[in-house]
Amino acid sequence: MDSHGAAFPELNSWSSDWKSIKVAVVGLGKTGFSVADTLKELGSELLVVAESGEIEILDILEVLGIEFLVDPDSEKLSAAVAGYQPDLLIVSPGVAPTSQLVRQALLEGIPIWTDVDLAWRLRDRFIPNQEWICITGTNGKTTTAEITESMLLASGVRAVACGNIGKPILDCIRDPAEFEVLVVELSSFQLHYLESIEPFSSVVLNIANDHLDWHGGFEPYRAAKGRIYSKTKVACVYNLEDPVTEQLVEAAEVQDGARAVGFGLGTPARSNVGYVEDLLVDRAFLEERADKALEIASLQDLSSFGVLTPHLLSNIAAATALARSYGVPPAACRKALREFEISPHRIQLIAEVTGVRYINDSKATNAHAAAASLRSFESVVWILGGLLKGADISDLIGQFAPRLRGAVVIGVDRVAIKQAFAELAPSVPVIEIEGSGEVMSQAVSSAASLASPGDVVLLAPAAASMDQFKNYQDRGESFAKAVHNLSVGEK
Ligand code: UMA
Repeated sequence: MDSHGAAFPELNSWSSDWKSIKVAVVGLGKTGFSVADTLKELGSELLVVAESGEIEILDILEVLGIEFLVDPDSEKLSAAVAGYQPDLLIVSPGVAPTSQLVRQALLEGIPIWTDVDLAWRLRDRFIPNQEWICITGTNGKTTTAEITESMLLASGVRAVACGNIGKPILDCIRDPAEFEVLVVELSSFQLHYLESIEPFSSVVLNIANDHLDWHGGFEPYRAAKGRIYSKTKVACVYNLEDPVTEQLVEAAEVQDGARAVGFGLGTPARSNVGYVEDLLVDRAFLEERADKALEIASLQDLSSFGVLTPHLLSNIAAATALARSYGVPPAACRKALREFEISPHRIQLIAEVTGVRYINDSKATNAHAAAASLRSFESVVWILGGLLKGADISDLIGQFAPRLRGAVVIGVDRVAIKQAFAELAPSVPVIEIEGSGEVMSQAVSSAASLASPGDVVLLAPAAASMDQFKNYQDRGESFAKAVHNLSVGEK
């Protein structure tokens, strides 16, 4: 959206004259509601349109006196917005660039933002110099944002993780807790529409195929992710094991004095954060970095994280780099790491039944996340499948075939997956679970029948869950329940 680079430069503060603009808001989920509610408070003229919306939200809009149109027919929504003639369109991140509303606004030269640019301009609501630490990547965003938030909190900074993590940024801007730092998780959808923010520090954790149907290919997806580094002030943090992230830093226009800081699993060179044997160390944010390293924590300090996969260690190093860039002392980083509680559904050990470990990584909604999981275990019965969202997971199947004892395929996109197994991993036994009934309990008992003591049964679907479950949490909970039933059966 570069063509709209300088839309409304005068609207750059909570105290600006927001009454002067007429805004159409698209979407009535978490984002759309937070945008409408904020702009109403600021006195802008508003029309909210959405293909769907929960009745409770519509009731609140009525009470607030906000005009809205909810209709599954996108033609009607476009016509309503065209008739309204807004100065600005604020879309929810789920609204694809190919949608009629977005195409129409582009044709008419109407600027398009998401909540991110609006929140950036309003960030002085309570704190004049609120800073944003911004995090994106294909996988590990939420974990990294949560760890960074904990480290900041441990050092006494009023910080909160928000954004794609599930908490709208605008809610945190307006929170009377007066946050000094927002740790903002940004999705590729939000970054695609991004106009202009100035992160304190930023990171692309890793980059692999995801959401290709929304973006229309890998190149636009990669370009969207790279926008996070633009105008970064202090540190552009990148993954030493993922060269694309470094290329994105090199290509970015950052602010004078911003440094590139790498993170990884190996011994860190100067300016990087990494691991020396069983120690997490910082060689970036200390005066004597030429010949010294600062010890942050030992692997023992990380025991609360459970299964320490390479992916998780990588996220921890990234969070450390971000927190250290803000000046969080090593002792506070260590305290946060020792006390951290990992969220469920991310490589979570559910139970060990007759020598087989059952691991829930329902959060692995794409091939890249599933690869990180598979790489962590030697001998695996893999439960996979769901909604593939346009992604091709055959490479994944080919790559990990040698460590698979078997596979159990669920979800709507089973045909493509079965075909890939037949072509690339013909010796791996595959069980297909037909669509209906208790999908997950069938999947778990089938996986149990393929596993031997010492194996891991791994739910790492490499696909979204919405075809058979409410969301990935629901899918993970169904897995845990099925495993518990299995273990009860064994006793
Ligand atoms: N809508 C339309 N037209 C469209 C698409 C959507 O009218 O073409 C309407 C829907 O009818 C509904 C609303 O838009 O009224 C839904 O908007 P949304 O899909 O953007 O969802 P929100 O509830 O606003 O949640 C969004 C993020 N969702 C997406 O990016 C799809 C949430 O990330 C995020 O937590 C939330 O904002 C707060 O910032 C979720 C997600 O799945 C977790 N993210 C993807 C991911 O992590 O992979 C990107």
